[in-house]
Amino acid sequence: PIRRAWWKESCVYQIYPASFKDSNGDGWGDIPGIISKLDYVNSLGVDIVWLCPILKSPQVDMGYDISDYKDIDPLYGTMADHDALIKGLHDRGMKYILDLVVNHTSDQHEWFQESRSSKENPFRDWYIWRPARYDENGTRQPPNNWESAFSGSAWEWDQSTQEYYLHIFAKEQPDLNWENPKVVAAVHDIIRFWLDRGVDGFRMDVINIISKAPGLPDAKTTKPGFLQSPVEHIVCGPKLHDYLQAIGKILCEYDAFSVGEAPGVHDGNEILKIVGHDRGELSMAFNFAIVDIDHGPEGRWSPKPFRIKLLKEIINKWQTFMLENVGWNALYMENHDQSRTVSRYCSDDLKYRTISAKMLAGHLGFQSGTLFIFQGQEWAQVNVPRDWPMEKYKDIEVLNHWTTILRDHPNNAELQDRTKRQYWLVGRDNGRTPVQWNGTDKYAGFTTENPHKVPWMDIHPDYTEWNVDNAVNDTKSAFHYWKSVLALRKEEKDVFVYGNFEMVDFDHEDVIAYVRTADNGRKAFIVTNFVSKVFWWAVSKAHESLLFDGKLKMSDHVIERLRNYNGANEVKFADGLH
Ligand code: TEU
Repeated sequence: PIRRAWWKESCVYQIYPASFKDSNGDGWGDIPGIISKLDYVNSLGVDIVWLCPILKSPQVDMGYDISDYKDIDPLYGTMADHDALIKGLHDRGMKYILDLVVNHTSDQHEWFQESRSSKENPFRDWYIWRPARYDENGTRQPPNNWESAFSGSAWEWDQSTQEYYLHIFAKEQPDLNWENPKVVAAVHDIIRFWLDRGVDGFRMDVINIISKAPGLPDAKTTKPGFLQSPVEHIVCGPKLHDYLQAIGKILCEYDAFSVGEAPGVHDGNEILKIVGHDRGELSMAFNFAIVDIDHGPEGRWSPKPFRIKLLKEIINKWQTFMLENVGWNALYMENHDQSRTVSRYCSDDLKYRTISAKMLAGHLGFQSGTLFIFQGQEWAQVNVPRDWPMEKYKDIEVLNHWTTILRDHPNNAELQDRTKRQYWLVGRDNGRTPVQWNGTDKYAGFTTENPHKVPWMDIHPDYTEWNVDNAVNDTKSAFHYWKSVLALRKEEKDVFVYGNFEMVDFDHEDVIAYVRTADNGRKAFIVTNFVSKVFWWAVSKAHESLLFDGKLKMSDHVIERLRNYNGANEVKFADGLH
């Protein structure tokens, strides 16, 4: 039987602070802005709010480059604002989790400033420094062939001390050396500092890459060119679980929430080592199986068509695996690193937009795990306009990549077009456009009209129709649907939180259907259609009674189209995408 835990029964709402709500007219969202919208967040029925990084940062990677772990970035407000946010959440019965970014710091952090100042500095081995290699022509080469996640080598040459430092992300994000016990102690100190200030837990950025393979060996060649993905040598390294168990002890003292971000892991057993209930590490982890579903052989920018069947296999695998092995899933399809699910997996055509968002809510929202909703997802936000010029994209990942494309393929228009299409389809900017609060103000209510400042990122032009106000006022909106999914999840937690999972009609190409069963036998049958076409779906005899015995208030409520039942054991999906 599954152990009960408050964090299993919770739903998390993720806020991207820069784009949530600006209170002072500087074009950036801020903490007072968030505070002004807490009633809205609460009205959705979520239990926990996670904020992307708001600590002091030069903002090279939108705050994932921290220069002071114990202070709030002035762009977002003050320590007092932050205390008020925690209080505002707690007063409403919600918890608060902070984004802990400790695989790397900003190059402006004083630890790195010290570290780079000389080889003898006591902070030198807080980071990962290596001498150059020299090829047969005597040309200086980086210590290995690792490619940075943001293009180019993962090594940056430091002229003054004549060594390279490692940066898995931007060169302004040097990786910390976790082999150094002082680094570990400093991280523990940060964790305690925030827990003591009232934070209820953490989302831990790329936490599964903090232990690198000994010797930092060359990565195997999987694509043309010198630079290769280091993933095999950085993911779930030999000391990862020692580090996480030490962190887990602290979290346990405070009964804190934890979710670790774990890219690049496909083996369930590796994730289980992080989240298994007897491991003493983290509560749950973001695995990347779904969000990498349409990434081709060379990663995010190489296209691969989305297949519903593959989504089904992934869901079936992780749902049953975690339940059988007493681990726990983090359920998510959107976040600040992903595009919008309506555009990516369904259809953002006006005719289908709302129903796609609702279908996805029902599809994800009743699975086993802790549910994460990303700002905008609840009112069917879609990707940026298809015709957005490159100048409107802001994300370092896209911009660095585009620079290499223009450099290496200046005349290949076909490749450039294909790449731009990928930026639109899966690029991170899609999740980062400002929240559209209303359809009347010039900047959609995101920021005040300030002649000197425009929003840091363009507002999606469809805000006049698609905005929070409209979603809240229309009881048939995705917002209200999400709200009922969340409420039902709470009301029926034996079924939806703790129940068993069984996939139905595994071979069907378009329908994803599953049954959740509580210990006491109470069941729910969730049926979702991912395509926009008219068809009949035959329900197996074994499941027929689940659909048609009239007991399933959720089905009538949530899957409206089941009313088209014609008396036989078939369901008609009238115009698709339910
Ligand atoms: O993301 C890490 C990650 O694995 C990717 O999803 C990332 O978005 C990128 O596309 C890699 O190619 C985390 C944060 O969520 C992300 O916003 C940060 O940029 C990154 O770590 C570095 O801190």
